[in-house]
Amino acid sequence: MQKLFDLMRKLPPDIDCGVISSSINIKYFTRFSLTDGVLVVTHSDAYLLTDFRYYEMAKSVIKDISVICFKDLNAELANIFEVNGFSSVAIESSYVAVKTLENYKKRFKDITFITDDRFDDIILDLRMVKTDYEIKKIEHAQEVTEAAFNSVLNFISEGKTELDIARNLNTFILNNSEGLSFDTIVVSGSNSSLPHGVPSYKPIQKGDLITMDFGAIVDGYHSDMTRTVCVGELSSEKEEIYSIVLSGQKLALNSVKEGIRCSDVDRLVRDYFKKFGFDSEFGHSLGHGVGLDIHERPFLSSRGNIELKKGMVVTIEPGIYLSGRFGVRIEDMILITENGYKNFTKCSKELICI
Ligand SMILES: [Mn+2]
Repeated sequence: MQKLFDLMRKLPPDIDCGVISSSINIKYFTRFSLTDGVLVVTHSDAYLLTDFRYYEMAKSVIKDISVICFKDLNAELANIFEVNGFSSVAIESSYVAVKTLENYKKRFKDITFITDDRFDDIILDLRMVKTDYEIKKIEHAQEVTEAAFNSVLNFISEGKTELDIARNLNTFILNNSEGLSFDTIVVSGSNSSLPHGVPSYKPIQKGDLITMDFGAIVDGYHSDMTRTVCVGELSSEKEEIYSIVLSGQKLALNSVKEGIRCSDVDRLVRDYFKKFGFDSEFGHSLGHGVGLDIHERPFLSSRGNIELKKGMVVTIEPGIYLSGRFGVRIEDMILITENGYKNFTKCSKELICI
């Protein structure tokens, strides 16, 4: 619960308490999963409010804070606000529905709800730097993901469809983890120029590049990897693009260290691709943080003004996409360390031809 105490300490003085209602943030601070309840965080205390369905379990696993069983959530909140004399309450600006906020305002007329991003920013910034527990979960999720990749390599062949390949990856991941990090992407041939294309009944043909982007979830923690492989012999043009993307990816990895700004890592790859005339063919950002969300802070983009810090887990995933023709993306997931990084993605990035 260290992170919960960090949050209490960082709560701005003009905010009496914060109400966390997103199940993802509740899980982050308590490691407890629920779909109905809130975590109230004050400067010195925290209360998990949940209903009968979760109460017994929550009470048995959460020891450091009060767990309260509610029949009427708003009545319980009113009680906490009143007993403590609270008048300003922050909510998670990026998670709370407009309707929920309207209901709060109607129900709690004397409370000022703080809807600026300060409370959210504190939470999302805390989530950027992973604990050892989180790192283990992400590493485990990546092991499953990589095993799925090694297994699908034996399955891919000419004539199989993108959907066949996606189902093969999905089955492996579902058999070995809690679920898919996101809808698996498998795009081949001309479809591979679509960075986030959806797998189709398109059969794999000789000379195709196949881009696969996928991940597994372990205890709520995500993994994310992308590999581009080919079937049969590759044209020299495709081989060249592959080697440019790979060199760009390695360039980014070699630059990664504590203190480097996310936008600087992104720019390094963008400038490198530009040398080959591929500036507009890399239309997405270089990477993103991974954790309880598949995409979370920090974002490695041209606007990413956060500096990398030990304990952050981010992806490095440059790509070049030639519209209507083909594309290549290579993605690793890494942990920022004191001296550089540790790559969670172990398998080879040299071009695999099947
Ligand atoms: Mn990714």
